[in-house]
Amino acid sequence: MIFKNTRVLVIGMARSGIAAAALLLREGAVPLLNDTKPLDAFGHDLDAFLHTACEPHLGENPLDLLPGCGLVVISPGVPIDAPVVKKANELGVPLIGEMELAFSLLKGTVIAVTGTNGKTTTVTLLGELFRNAGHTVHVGGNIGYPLSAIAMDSREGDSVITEVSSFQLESIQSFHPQTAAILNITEDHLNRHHTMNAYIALKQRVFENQSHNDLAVLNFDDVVVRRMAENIPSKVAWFSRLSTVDSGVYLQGETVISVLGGNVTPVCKASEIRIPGPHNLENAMAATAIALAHGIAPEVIRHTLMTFAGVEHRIETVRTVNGVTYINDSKGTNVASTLKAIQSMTTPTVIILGGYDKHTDFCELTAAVAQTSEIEHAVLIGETAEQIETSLVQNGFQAFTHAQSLHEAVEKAGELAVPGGAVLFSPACASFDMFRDYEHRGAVFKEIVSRLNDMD
Ligand code: UMA
Repeated sequence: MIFKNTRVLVIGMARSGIAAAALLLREGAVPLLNDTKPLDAFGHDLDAFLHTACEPHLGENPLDLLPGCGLVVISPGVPIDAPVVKKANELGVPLIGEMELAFSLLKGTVIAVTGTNGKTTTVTLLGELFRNAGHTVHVGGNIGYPLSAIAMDSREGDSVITEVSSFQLESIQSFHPQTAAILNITEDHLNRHHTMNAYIALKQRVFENQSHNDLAVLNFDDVVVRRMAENIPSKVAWFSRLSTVDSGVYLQGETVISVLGGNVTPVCKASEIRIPGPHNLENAMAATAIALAHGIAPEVIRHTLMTFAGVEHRIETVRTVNGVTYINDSKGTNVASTLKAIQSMTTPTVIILGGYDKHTDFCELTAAVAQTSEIEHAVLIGETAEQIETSLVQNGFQAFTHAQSLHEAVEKAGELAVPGGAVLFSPACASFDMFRDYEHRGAVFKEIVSRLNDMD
C-alpha cells in the first residue's frame, strides 16, 4: 500500500482514529479526520493534535469527501454496514480497518488472541510471559492501546501480542498473525453482527491468512471453537481443561501438562496459578500453549503463572466497607462473563446488573441468579434494566431493586448487603448507555466505593 501523499479519510476520532492518523502522518499520507461527534466531545489533547496535524470534519461522516480520497480507514466502532462504508464501496475507494492499517506497517512477530471472554487477561498474561522470557514485547489492540500505536515503534524481532475483537476482524484484508488463538465463543454483539453464525464467522477470520506454517491455538472444550480446526490450514495446538489432547496443553488431575512434538512435560499445578477460577485456568492454559510454541521455557511459564495477579476491572476486589466487600467486574460486558463472576462468589452477594442494550437474551443469566444461593439480591440499572427484570420474574426471582445511576445502585446494594457478604458489580452488558467504555465504568465504580463511609 502506498501512503505517501495519499489523502486518507480516517473515520472515528477516538483512540484508534487518532493513532491511525499519527501513523499515516509518519508515512507521509494526508489524513482527514472525521467523527459524528462535535469537537467539544473530545479532550484538549486532541486539540493540540488537530492544530498541528489534521483538519477535523465533525458532526457527520462526510460522504462528499470520499471521491477525493485514495483510502478510508475506519475505527472498530464503525460497523461494516455504515453508510460511509457502503458509499466508499460504491465509489471504489479502498477501505480498511485501523488494525489492518497497523498490521501493514508493523514489524515483529504478531500473536493474536480473540474469543468472547478472557482476551484481556490472556494477552496481559502473555505480555508478562514474553517479558519474563527476555523478549521485547508490545501488548495492544482491543485491550485499549491501538495496534497503530505499536506500529509506530515496533522493530524486527519484537513480539507483538494483540487482543482482537470481532469489530476489528470485520475490516481486515491481509491481517496475518503467526499465532492466533480463539479462547471461546458465546453470544455477544448481536446488535451489530445480527446472528451467531455471522459472529462466529467473523471470529474465524483471525485465521483467514494463515498457512500450514502458522499456529492456531484452539479451545478443545468449546465445541464451536473445536470444529474450526476442520476449516483452517494452520497447525493446531489445543488447550483443554476437560480432555487429554495430542498436541497442546491439558489438565491431568491437578497438573497442567504440555505435549509438543510427542514430548510430555508437566508445567505446574493448577493450584499454583494465581488468577482464580476455571475460566482463568483456561486462559492460563491458552497462554501456556502459545508461550511454549514460541520457545518459552516451562520454568519461566510456571513462575509467571504463580505471580501474575490478573487485570483491572475483572473480578477485582476494591475495598471492604462495613464488612461488605465491593468487587469491580465492569469487564463483565456479556452474559458468559458475568456467569463466571457469579460462579466465583462464595459469600452472600448483591449483584448490580444492566447497561447498554446489545440485544442479548438474559434467560441464562437470570436463571443463574435465581439458582445461585449466594446471590441474594439484584440491583438493576441502565437501558436493559426492564428486560432483566422481566427475565428475573420469569425465573421466579423477585429480590430486585431499580436504581437510576451507578451511584444510587452502589448505595442501595451496600444497604442490602450483609456484613461478611459482597457487592458484585458485573453488569452483563456493555457500558455505552452511561459511560465511555468498561474502563470508565469500572473507574467510576471504584471512585464511588472509595468514598463510602466505613463505620469501623
Ligand atoms: N464513530 C463515527 N461514525 C460511526 C461510528 C463511530 O464517527 O459510524 C465515532 C464515534 O463518534 C467515536 C469513535 O468513532 O468518537 C469511536 O471509535 P471506536 O468505538 O472504535 O473507539 P476507540 O476508542 O478507537 O476504541 C476502539 C475499540 N472500541 C470498540 O471496538 C467499540 C476499543 O475496544 C479498543 O480498545 C480501541 O479501539 C483500541 O484498539 C473497546 C470495546 O468495547 C474496549 N471493544 C468491544 C469489546 O471488547 O466488546 C469490541
